[in-house]
Amino acid sequence: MGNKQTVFTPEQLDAYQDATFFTRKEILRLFDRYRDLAPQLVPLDYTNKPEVKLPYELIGSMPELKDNPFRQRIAEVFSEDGEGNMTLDDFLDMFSVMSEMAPRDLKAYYAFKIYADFNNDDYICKSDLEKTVNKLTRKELTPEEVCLVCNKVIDEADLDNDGKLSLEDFQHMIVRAPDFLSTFHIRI
Ligand SMILES: [Ca+2]
Ligand SMILES: [Ca+2]
Repeated sequence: MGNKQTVFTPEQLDAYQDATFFTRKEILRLFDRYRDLAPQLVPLDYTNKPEVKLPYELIGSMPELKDNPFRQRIAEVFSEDGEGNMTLDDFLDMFSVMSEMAPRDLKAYYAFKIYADFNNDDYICKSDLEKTVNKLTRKELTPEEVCLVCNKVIDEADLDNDGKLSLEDFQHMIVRAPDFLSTFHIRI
């Protein structure tokens, strides 16, 4: 990369490598993607850890996300401010968890948060699930049908019978749907 300025210190790159499942090359490539979203906002030199956050509108318009009905929720969950505005760290985190290298349990944890636990109370209750079903079916079901689907899912997955799904219930549920987490991949 002789013609490029150094944008990170070696220590920063080490830290990013430790915090993600990426190689240095992939980290630099993702930095380029991040910067390309708003070159006027993102400096080339990151050695002083600039306080930059890209607005959700830019993140959500990326080709990897723009057709995903959960894109806003994904950005919210991975953003430190909870509103989908992303620092470079948030951005790398998001792509790391969505990458093929991330372990299944980690993906399951984030899938639980993103796809279902909308009120962030660590459980999937019926109203969380109604939101999930509405998003997945793009509101093509009647409220009665949505209600039926939700009752059925909770009925089948609620192993400890407390009327809501914990992360553990959720993990058991997706074990029976091996393709489920494969939808939770983004290629970089
Ligand atoms: Ca919840
Ligand atoms: Ca339960």
